[in-house]
Formats: sequence, C-alpha cells, structure tokens
Amino acid sequence: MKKRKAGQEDGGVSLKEYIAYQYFFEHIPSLKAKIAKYRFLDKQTFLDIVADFFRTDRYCQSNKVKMDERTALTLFKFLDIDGSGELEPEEFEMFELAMVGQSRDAKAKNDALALLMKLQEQAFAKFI
Ligand SMILES: [Ca+2]
Repeated sequence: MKKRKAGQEDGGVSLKEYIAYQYFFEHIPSLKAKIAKYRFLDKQTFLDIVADFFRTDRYCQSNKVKMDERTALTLFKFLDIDGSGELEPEEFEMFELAMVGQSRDAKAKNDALALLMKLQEQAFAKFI
C-alpha cells in the first residue's frame, strides 16, 4: 500500500477527489439493490464495488480519480454500525436517513462528505 495519504502530497483531498466522493455518495443508495440480492455485503465485496465504481464512473475515469483502499475501508467501518464486518440493509437505510436525508440535498451530502473526511483523518492517525 502506498504511504501517501489520500489526495495530494500535502495529505489533503483534491477537488477532483472531493467531487468523485460526492458521486460515490450518490451511488450508495443503488448499492441497496445489491444488498437485497445478497442480504449483506462483506468487506471484500464492498471494496470490489468501490473499485468498480471508480473504474467505470465517467467523471472518475476522465479525471483519473480513485478511492484508495484505506479510505474505502474507513467508509466501510463507518457504514458498519454494529461492527459485524458486514453491511446489512438496515445500515444503508440508517446511512441514508442520517447522512443523506430523504431529500438528498446538496448540504446533506456535503455534511456526509465532511464526516467521511473527518473519519478518514482519524483512521490515518491510527495507522501512523
Ligand atoms: Ca453490520
């Protein structure tokens, strides 16, 4: 795994990453269909979905943006409210209600993103 932090060399998140993460947040509700099919998502399946999203999303493709594994794992831990190591449908429901909101307005998404960034920093602090 690379030693650099997410984003640019100063450890921050680039504007392109910020935008890409927002697209991924918009994509999260569509993961519910996958969960309904498999009943839960394990860590590896979630990482595969994240990687697949950043590989195939048009914005991410054209701007060469990816979410590194550490950030994806942080997001997984954040979503895995009960710490079971799997993401259950209820946890996605709670994420939507708590973070994205039923209106899915831009402010709610920004709040969710700000929280993710905070969690990411905390996760980095633990790894260092
Ligand atoms: Ca769980």
